[in-house]
Amino acid sequence: MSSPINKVVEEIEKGRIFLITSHINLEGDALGSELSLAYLLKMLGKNSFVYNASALPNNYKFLPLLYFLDKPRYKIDDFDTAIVVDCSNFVRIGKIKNLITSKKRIINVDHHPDNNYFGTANLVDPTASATGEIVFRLFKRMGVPLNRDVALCIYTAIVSDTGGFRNENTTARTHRIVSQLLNYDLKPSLVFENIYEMYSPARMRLLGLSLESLNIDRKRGIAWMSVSQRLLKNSGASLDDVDGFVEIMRSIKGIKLAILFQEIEKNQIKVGFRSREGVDAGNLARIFGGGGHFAASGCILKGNLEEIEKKVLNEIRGKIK
Ligand SMILES: [Mn+2]
Repeated sequence: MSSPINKVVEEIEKGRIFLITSHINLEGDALGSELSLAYLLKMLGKNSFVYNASALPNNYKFLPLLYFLDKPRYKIDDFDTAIVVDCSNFVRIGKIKNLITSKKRIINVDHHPDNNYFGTANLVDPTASATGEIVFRLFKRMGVPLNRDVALCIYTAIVSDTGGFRNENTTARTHRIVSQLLNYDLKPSLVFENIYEMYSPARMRLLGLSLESLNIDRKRGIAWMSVSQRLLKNSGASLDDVDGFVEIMRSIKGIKLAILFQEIEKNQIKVGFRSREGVDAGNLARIFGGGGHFAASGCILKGNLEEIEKKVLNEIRGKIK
């Protein structure tokens, strides 16, 4: 039996036209991995295009290789192989799943521990800090040299998923890969500025208003707050502006679990979990039908903001001593 990476290489060699996609709510790991894979395929003489259900977020517009997001000259349905990156399951790709009929082959490249191996070939490594790390391995395995553009995409993927090398998934291997990427004349400060320092004044107003609802359970080390549609309106901010709020709560001394309740629309509440040390945020999200990593996870629940907040906290207080 061939190893997972060999099986993926076989599928890449077999394919002629590839559709590359990732999860809804695109972020750095998804985009960086997609664009680097598109470049890898180009170097192998293959056609590919990157097609996502979600639009490109503003803070990733600095990425190179974005031309792979342009509509291809051939029919969109002409691909024989789909590469799905950074998705634990097939549903996470949103409406793109309608294009990937049973006749298409699927290559699943991911690092989520709850990946359900939906691909024809599956390269899943939960010890990788980012899917970008696995893509880096594919370049080495296939003997395709990196260039500055690809190095920047993979670097962004890793920075994004390690929270700037702060999360527990950051390993010696992560830093070894990064040290190789930095040989391509990258400017780390540019990546950090784009990902973490492009905020609008409206976001700061929203943060101020949201912090008024900050609650702390010192005994259990839990912090939580909520962002309602009303606050979004009052501050002039958008849903994207809420990005990073949950990490701000986790940065409070003594907090092991931060929970953000976000009203994405009426009776639709997105719950984000960020944890540290012995608290498995992924397991907590799975109680409510969500999923994710050890330190970062989430779920979406139906109900009003106060109801959901009560329900989730009651459940979680029972799990954390
Ligand atoms: Mn990822």
